[in-house]
Amino acid sequence: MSIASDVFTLKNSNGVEVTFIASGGQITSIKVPNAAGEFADIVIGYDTVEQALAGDGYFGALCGRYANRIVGGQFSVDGQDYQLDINNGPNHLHGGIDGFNSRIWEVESVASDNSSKAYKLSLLSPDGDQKYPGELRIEVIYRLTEDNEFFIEYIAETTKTTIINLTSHAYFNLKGAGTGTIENHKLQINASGFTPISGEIETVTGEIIPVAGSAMDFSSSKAIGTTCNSNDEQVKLVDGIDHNFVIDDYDGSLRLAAVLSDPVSGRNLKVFTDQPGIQIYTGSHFDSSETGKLGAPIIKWAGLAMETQIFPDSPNKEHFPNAVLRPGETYKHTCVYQFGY
Ligand code: G6D
Repeated sequence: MSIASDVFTLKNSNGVEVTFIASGGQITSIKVPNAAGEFADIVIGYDTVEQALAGDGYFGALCGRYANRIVGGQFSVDGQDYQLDINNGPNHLHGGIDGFNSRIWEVESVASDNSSKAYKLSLLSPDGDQKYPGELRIEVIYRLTEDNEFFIEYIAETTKTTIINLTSHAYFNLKGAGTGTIENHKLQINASGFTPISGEIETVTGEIIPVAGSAMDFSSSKAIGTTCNSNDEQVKLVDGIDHNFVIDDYDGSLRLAAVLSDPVSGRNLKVFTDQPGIQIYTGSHFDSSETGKLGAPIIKWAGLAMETQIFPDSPNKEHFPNAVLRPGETYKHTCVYQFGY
């Protein structure tokens, strides 16, 4: 039986190291080199496990049952209406007040080939848990390869028709956690469209609009600060970026979604996924009130979350990708973070 504070480490022969805890499967550090062989911890968070257990709760965590927002916490499946917890303005966010991000996941080492080291994280979410229907069995594999790829592979099955959208919530700062903001980081996203938000409902309106010509245009690599510091209406609503991008040519296969790079350290990060969307979040709610790694305050825009997912509020938007999972089906989701320089 795992306990919340159990710590697990994946390390490859290049010295790349991913550390996580059983609580929320929270990734507490990722250490990667640059071209000069200098290592940095590139996920923001805390210096100790005790702080991680008492802290924010979403840093590096597995989120569910439905990551991101559901308007009013309401949805229907098979003619049955459900009311979920409201824990974020008028909406349901990341599974509500008792999200998977703070559950104790059962962790075991799993057999892997020579070029890959892996752990399996399991969670049994009973029927009615978080007010969602169906008993949900979830397994997540964390796997680190010799090519400096960190795989997150999710599968889940249900006993009743339900909805599901799992994600991982690490915030990256390629210069190193605690060294400032990600304004100078460059971002490129393979997305020609995004789902705009409304200030009134505090999440997506249901539209999908082109990024071309807007502050959300990351089709070519661009400094994140250019967008965060702009007067764009969508940016002003959330004091940065907190938007779902519609990944081009979605067909359920694994493909490159985004590339983040830091000109100062020379490190880069490629995100691959088989999901239709990626939530890009600049950590705009951090207000320096918490002390993070290196004893530094966790400041606004300290890190960038790149959460592969189905779209926000998909259960209420028929034209968005389907988030329904039925008995006998298997939810599958792969996200790969590849570290380079
Ligand atoms: C998600 O998009 C959301 C943010 O708005 C939220 O603050 C964060 O999770 C905790 O990325």
